Amino acid sequence: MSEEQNIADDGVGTPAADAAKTHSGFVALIGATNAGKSTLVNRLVGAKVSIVSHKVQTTRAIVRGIAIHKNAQIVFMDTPGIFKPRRRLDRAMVTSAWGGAKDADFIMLLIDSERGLRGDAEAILEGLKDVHQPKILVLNKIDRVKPEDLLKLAQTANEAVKFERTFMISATTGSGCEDLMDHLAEVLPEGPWYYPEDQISDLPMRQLAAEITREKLFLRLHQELPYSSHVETEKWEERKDGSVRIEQVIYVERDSQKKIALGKGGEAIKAISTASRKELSEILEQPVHLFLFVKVRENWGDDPERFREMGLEFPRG
Ligand SMILES: Nc1nc2c(ncn2[C@@H]2O[C@H](COP(=O)(O)OP(=O)(O)OP(=O)(O)O)[C@@H](O)[C@H]2O)c(=O)[nH]1
Ligand SMILES: [Mg+2]
Repeated sequence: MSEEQNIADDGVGTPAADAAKTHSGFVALIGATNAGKSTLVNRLVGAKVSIVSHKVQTTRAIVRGIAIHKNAQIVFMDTPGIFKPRRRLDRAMVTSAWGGAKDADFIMLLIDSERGLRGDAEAILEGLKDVHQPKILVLNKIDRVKPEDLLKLAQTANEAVKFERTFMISATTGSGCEDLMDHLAEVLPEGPWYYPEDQISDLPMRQLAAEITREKLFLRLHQELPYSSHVETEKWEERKDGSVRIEQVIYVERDSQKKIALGKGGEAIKAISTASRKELSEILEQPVHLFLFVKVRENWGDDPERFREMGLEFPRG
């Protein structure tokens, strides 16, 4: 296409913008839960935009992390892991993940190379056959496996689905990530950037703050509690002395869970609060006074308002 046609076609093109030839687009990361999607998005964005834990089902709704590489703005859509849903919240999470895939320009399937196709990865490959955007296979956690096993895994996955490219990376060490970014910057369509240059996420600060606390809860508490809880930021008050006062509520479903969240003599909630406050003051670059409350809200998992708050569609029935 000639320069002249290019300007006429998009209607808004200016010679200056065309000369810069920016690229932009949406890349959805999908994969089984715990594959390392959020770790990778944070690595590629270069900042924490999505929470990470060793537990499954950490991410609950789509988080957009925005990276700039060369002349491209790449909007990564971190999605909840795909697994066999049981509860209503599970169903909403899985629906949101597939919905994210359908909205993207490119799909990146992330597989934990150590787990391979065991568990949900095989069913996801099957589901990908109905998704028509170009797909890239990313084998993650290569720091944990032998090269020959990686090759076998790449081959099996490529036999099941047509991938444009295969990358072998480690989201924690960063190995292979530069090549992946180079590739994405090159293949994303030409066009103006979607977000201001300094924006790295679409998550409002209040919500990221709630997510950070939920991450600490995931890391600290065991049993079913992390899955039955939900965090909301209720108050955010900037103070004259440059600090901020944040009040958050951890909702649980039963009284017995409230006891676990508080811990003996309040030690669990204290540890969660300290860890969250520390990270929040680093992110916000200001002193944080964090107040956490634990409240029982029976059946919050059936309350449409809570789903809306999390950015999820409420599945009826
Ligand atoms: N060794 C190793 N561990 C990794 C790597 N990438 C991620 N992890 C770990 O894998 C675990 C899960 O990472 P997450 O980023 O939360 O995974 P996820 O796919 O977002 O999980 P869900 O949100 O639950 O779907 C964490 O303990 C990470 O530290 C990697 O390249 N190597
Ligand atoms: Mg995640």
